[in-house]
Amino acid sequence: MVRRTNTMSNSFDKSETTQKNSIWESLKKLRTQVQEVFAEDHIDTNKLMDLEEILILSDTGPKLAAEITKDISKRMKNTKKSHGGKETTEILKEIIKQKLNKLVDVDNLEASFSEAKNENRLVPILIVGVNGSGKTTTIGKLANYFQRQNFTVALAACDTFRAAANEQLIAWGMKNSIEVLESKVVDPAAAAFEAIQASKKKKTDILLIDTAGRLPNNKNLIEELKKIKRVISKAEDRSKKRTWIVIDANTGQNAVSQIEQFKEAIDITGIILTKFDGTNKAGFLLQLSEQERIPILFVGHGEKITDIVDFNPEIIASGIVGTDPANF
Ligand SMILES: Nc1nc2c(ncn2[C@@H]2O[C@H](COP(=O)(O)OP(=O)(O)OP(=O)(O)O)[C@@H](O)[C@H]2O)c(=O)[nH]1
Ligand SMILES: [Mg+2]
Repeated sequence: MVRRTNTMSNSFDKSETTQKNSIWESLKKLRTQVQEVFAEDHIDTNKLMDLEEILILSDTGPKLAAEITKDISKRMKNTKKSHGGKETTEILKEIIKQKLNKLVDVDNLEASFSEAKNENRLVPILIVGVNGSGKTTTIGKLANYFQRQNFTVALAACDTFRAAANEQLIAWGMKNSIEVLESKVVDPAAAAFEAIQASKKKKTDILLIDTAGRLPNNKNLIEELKKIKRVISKAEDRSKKRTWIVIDANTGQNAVSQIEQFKEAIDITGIILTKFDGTNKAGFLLQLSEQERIPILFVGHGEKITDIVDFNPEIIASGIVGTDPANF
């Protein structure tokens, strides 16, 4: 069944200043601690140990936190500049940026989606993750985001497990004035198939497929996800396979193994962070950069439709150390 919704979509301010402000606000707690350490005129070993502790508490992991402070120390020795708070802040920012840059998507999503649009290919995007990570909310935000880039978007309700899951998605459909494709069948793979057929018929550009939350060690539910993926690949075999995992930023270090487990099972192609607004575990991003080569595509930072931004290492690094981001 197709429900058409027709509420006007919200306005969307994706200006870089807005991005900076929202991410900066999210990192305030960590930044205040880092700035306290670097407030001194001379940064010595004790101060670096304080920093190491802050990094550990923000879920950077003890090994990496030690490596980072060691690296700062080394870089300080290599520079002829004085070792004041300002200089050390810049060194830390550079280290964070270098690490986070490894998580930037090499693909230009907008260009890739435009190419698909020109070739009349549907872009199906499978959204997965553990229970309550923010999948459905993120789909609502992404629909708005992509519509702002002039793509047509539809939503596929393939969480046939949780009661009221469809209603939640329909509410997001209404906010975006777009179709939510529901199915009478209980099998989520069959529901995804129907949604793809309907979207192709209507020449929709992007189909965001919502799935039920699941733990990566639940064999049956992971098998179900594999089946959904297989069906999507068959139903639209001309498109690149896109499976994006939604990760609650409060998960901290555990997110790294969560992503790893999902990746092993179903080949994740992108990461979306959510609830960045409430996290004090942003250090896990540094760990992620050491272990993963899956790009972070977006960062969700609130419950509103516009609370999503592109992943931007410069802004996050500046937000952690408290310097003005370059080019703003
Ligand atoms: N503060 C904040 N809350 C968020 C964010 N994203 C989602 N939420 C909230 O997190 C809760 C769960 O979000 P859902 O979108 O229902 O999560 P889900 O992954 O679809 O959940 P299941 O389908 O039950 O697995 C809701 O209360 C959302 O409003 C975010 O970026 N920031
Ligand atoms: Mg959901």
